[in-house]
Amino acid sequence: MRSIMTTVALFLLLFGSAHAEGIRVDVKKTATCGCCQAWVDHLKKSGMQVTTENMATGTLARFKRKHGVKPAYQACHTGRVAGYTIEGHVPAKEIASLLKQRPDAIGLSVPGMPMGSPGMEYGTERDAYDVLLLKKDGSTEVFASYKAKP
Ligand SMILES: [Cu+2]
Repeated sequence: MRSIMTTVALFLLLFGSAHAEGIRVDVKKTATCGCCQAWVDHLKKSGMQVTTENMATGTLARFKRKHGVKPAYQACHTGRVAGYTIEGHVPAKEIASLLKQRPDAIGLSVPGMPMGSPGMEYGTERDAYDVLLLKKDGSTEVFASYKAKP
């Protein structure tokens, strides 16, 4: 019985992450950014295909500006997926739902580097944080909210 349950759980796990298969994310980061790499690993674990390129800080800053990320919404790394910009520690699940919804927008951002966001793990603790939808008119909307965990 137990092995059947395990098989079912495994199947659900594989099937559940199937939507992330085929999603290709191109990530720009600096060479020494450990949390950027941890976020890349989080995306890969969800089934996404990730390419990375290391840039000098100034080049990365220009890349962010070029792809619509204002200073207030910047974090460490910047990803590009299907024409959208993904700034900072955005959960893979939110990238998948962005691609499902396909809003007319610049992309998603988790400004700063909230503790407990993917790639910023610190035990099981988590600060409350929002995933913002960056809109083309310069405004933002809350795309998803994550509650604090003690
Ligand atoms: Cu970071």
